[in-house]
Amino acid sequence: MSPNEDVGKIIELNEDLIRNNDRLAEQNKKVFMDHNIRSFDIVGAIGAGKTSILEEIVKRISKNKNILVINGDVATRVDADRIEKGGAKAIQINTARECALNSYHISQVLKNIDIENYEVVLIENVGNLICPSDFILGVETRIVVVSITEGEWVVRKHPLLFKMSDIAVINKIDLMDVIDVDLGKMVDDALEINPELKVFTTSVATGENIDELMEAMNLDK
Ligand SMILES: Nc1nc2c(ncn2[C@@H]2O[C@H](COP(=O)(O)OP(=O)(O)OP(=O)(O)O)[C@@H](O)[C@H]2O)c(=O)[nH]1
Ligand SMILES: [Mg+2]
Repeated sequence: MSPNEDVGKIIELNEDLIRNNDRLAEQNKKVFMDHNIRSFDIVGAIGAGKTSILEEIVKRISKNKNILVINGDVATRVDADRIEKGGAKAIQINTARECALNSYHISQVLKNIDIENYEVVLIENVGNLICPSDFILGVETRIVVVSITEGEWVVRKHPLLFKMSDIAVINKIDLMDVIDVDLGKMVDDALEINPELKVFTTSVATGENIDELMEAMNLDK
């Protein structure tokens, strides 16, 4: 087999993986819709603040809404434990060598849990700005989270994920005094990649713009 044929096979295999993922994502979407469940995929950089933002959301609405959080990580139950401390049900998925959740992971959770008990499903994807791009999960809204500590260029270096998201969060703005970034430029980069994006600059440390983010998610009431 020539190297060109090899490349052809690899591309075909990837296309099959994405097609299969899309098919299961459609099924997940139907489960969410049939049960009237609000669903979110929170993707983004390692350590950007995904779990911290989820903790804030849980803190604000868990008294009024039944929330299920699905945490994706390569290893450990650290994030699920953090969420459960805040009073929401959390399921940890460890992906081992895989660098993103896929729709099969979510379909297995939906199959094995009494999903009709929940009104909101928040999925925290594995911290990664590349792998999750093509692997949609069947949710209503995708939120990409980065923070200023990844540097001013983090947005424009990862256009695909910003193109394929509905909301973008640039977190840790409380550190503006110690990190030399042009926040306005980061926001402009996100909007240049995807003019439809709703962009929020947030701080979990001070609470800045977390309510506004939740309003955009329509989770404020
Ligand atoms: N200063 C500051 N620190 C923050 C903020 N948000 C999160 N952190 C801190 O950043 C670290 C990582 O936050 P996490 O919420 O665990 O980030 P994550 O994106 O869930 O990380 P992974 O799941 O490992 O990819 C923690 O020490 C948080 O306390 C913020 O707005 N400001
Ligand atoms: Mg996390």
